[in-house]
Amino acid sequence: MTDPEVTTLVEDGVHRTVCRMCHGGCGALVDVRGGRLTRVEGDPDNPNNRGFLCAKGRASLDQLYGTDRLTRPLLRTGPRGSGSFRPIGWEEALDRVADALDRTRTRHGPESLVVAQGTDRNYQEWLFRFANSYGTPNVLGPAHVCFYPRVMAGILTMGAFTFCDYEGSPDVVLLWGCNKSMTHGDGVIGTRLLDAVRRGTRMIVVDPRRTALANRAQHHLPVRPGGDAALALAMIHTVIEADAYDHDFVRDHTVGFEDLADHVAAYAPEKTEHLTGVRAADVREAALAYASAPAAAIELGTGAQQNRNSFHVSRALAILSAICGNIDRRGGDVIFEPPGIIGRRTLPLTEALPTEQHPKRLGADRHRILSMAGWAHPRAVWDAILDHRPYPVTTMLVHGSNLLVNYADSDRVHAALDSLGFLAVADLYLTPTAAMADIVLPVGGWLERDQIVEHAHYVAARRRFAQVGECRSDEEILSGLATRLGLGDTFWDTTADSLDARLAPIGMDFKALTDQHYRATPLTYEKYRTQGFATRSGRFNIRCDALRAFGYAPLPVHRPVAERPEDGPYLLTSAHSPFFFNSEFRNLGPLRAKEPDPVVELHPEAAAREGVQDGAWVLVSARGRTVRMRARVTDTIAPDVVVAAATWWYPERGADGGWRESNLNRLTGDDDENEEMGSSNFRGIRCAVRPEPDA
Ligand SMILES: Nc1nc2c(c(=O)[nH]1)N[C@H]1C(S)=C(S)[C@@H](COP(=O)(O)OP(=O)(O)OC[C@H]3O[C@@H](n4cnc5c(=O)[nH]c(N)nc54)[C@H](O)[C@@H]3O)O[C@H]1N2
Ligand SMILES: Nc1nc2c(c(=O)[nH]1)N[C@H]1C(S)=C(S)[C@@H](COP(=O)(O)OP(=O)(O)OC[C@H]3O[C@@H](n4cnc5c(=O)[nH]c(N)nc54)[C@H](O)[C@@H]3O)O[C@H]1N2
Ligand code: SF4
Ligand SMILES: [Mo]
Repeated sequence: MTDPEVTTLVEDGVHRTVCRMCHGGCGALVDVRGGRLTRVEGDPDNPNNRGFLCAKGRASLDQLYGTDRLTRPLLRTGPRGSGSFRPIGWEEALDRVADALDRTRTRHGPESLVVAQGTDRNYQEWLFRFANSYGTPNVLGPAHVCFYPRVMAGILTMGAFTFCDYEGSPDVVLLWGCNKSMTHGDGVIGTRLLDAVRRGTRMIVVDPRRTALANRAQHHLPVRPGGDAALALAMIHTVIEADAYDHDFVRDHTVGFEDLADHVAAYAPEKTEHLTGVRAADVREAALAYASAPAAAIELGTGAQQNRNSFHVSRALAILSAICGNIDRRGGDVIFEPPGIIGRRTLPLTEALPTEQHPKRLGADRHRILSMAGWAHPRAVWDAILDHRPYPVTTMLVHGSNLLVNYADSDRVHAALDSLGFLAVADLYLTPTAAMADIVLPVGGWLERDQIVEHAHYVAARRRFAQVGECRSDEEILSGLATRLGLGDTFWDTTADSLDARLAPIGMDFKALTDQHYRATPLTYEKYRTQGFATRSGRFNIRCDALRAFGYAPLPVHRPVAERPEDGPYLLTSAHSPFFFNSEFRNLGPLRAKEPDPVVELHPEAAAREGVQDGAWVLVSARGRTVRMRARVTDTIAPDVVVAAATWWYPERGADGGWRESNLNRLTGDDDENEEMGSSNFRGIRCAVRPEPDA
């Protein structure tokens, strides 16, 4: 692609918008000069990031003007995955996809279509709307290893989801498996944490790595990968034993405290040291520092979500917060009230899915809480494609997910994609997953679409500045398919209509939101005092009887990871890179230059034992599979822990993107997932590391 394929759609000047290189949502200023976008900067007036823009945000124009963007729909002409395609027009592309979807519906039933999406770019609800209208209960996403164990733990425990109230100046923030200053997830930018720290907030960090945040923390608990549930329960044990809990809150607003007190007797810090890897005295000190803070918040990240106890850790930490009186407290974990637009709650049109389709959701039999949230489980999807169990899945429509490197057991994912009857992928790039498709649909990035950004308790406007080739937005593609499938009634004629309609309930249109740019719903505190909690009991469910009814444990437990000692002596885990976004951006020069190769960190003792030099290529193996990475020797982790780059591929290597070579998920499996959410276990996997022969 050459530069002339990018058309600027706005006048010269500085324009306000919201970045979406990741799902953080920083306010950004876009400078347009001489008819070209020349600079993207942080918006100092946006309360979310106050002028900050990370390395990824600063690479936005490399994405817009990059020469490897998809610019036209493609039709596969050679064997699947070979990379042979020819360009076709949009009419033909959408007709072909709609045809395939229509045939699937008639021949096998609508559930034989799986609609997949990746890291949300504010179109997730559109995808659900499409799936529900079409009639398939099967929407696949990374929810089970990302955000949803927390979301669903919150909903079952207190009928809501909480966010850290940084502006309320917490005395303590407990950062649990969350490297916020690097990852800035979900509308809460790490700079807000760092501002609070500057104002005096103290940090407790639970992370196997001594990260930059851990270095600045009052307490760092270097948990053994996967030991989180035991550690959280040990902290609850300590707080109850020391009588450091909030008696009034517990008495007036909770259910099951006595059961909890009995239950955690088994989790004393001394008894769980072998599971947590943290000295009992350190656990006690940190727990009491948290409990004695007048207001404390918990920031829970994927460090503790990608393990078989994800749901239990999430419940345990909600309970820790509650018994210390921090739920909905100023400077604590605040229940936000979503803006009243047609958005997260109503846009998916859940009621459109016929009742008889719900029980057909793949994975619903095993992972009932995940299914309750509307998500199919990936292993069940691969089973349905490969073994036609419990019914055949023949067709997939993928919007913005690189399934082949981001899901557990990539080789099985590959086998599944390879045997589909029809696969369509919408993406900006020809990823290894897109290269498997029958039809590839080119989509525009964040600078190429008008969108409503909905985060926590605010809405903002994202603006369309440019058109790249023939790219379309996901919303336009889904509307185009819906019309062809006779579902047009549930969609809008144009994107502009949809934006206005969605804002109408708050008395605005898109123009007004654009002018105002950012609109927040003010936070209110301790709403439970007048309203109770939105649970059946009206109280905070320490003991959750609904879970018992599902056949799950009503109090949080720790289940040890099923280790495979034969795979090697080290405990493998991963962390997201500051310069990439999951599998994205290895193709963007300035970011790749910061981290040219996939890195695996190991301790100097491990390096000496294996004969590995810092910077050398090594082989990491587990489950009979091997990937290669470059060693970084560091004493910021324990001698038996290794931390590897996740979801790596090589965009410069042609159609298959070299996805087999350095992709950590070839070493992960999905046989050790938890029951409730089906979270794959990416933590504490046994592995071996050795120098690459002849390297
Ligand atoms: N071992 C291990 N595995 C992991 C993780 C880990 O830490 N360790 N992390 C997990 C987590 S938390 C997650 S969320 C998943 C992420 O897994 P995915 O959801 O697959 O995420 P991405 O790699 O971000 O892939 C997103 C794709 O969407 C494309 N894209 C970007 N913007 C748009 C858009 O607006 N529209 C469309 N249609 N496409 C777009 C990008 O080019 C990219 O190819 O991976 C999980 N996998
Ligand atoms: N720059 C950048 N930003 C991102 C992403 C990215 O890839 N790059 N990905 C986005 C996505 S999809 C998500 S979900 C968020 C994730 O953002 P975070 O929640 O911050 O997740 P991670 O970086 O995966 O892991 C956080 C920390 O967990 C630690 N950890 C590893 N294993 C364990 C363990 O067993 N227990 C505990 N307690 N900690 C452990 C890691 O060392 C790491 O420091 O970030 C988002 N933002
Ligand atoms: S943190 Fe995310 S939203 Fe903010 S500047 Fe970086 S990429 Fe953009
Ligand atoms: Mo994620």
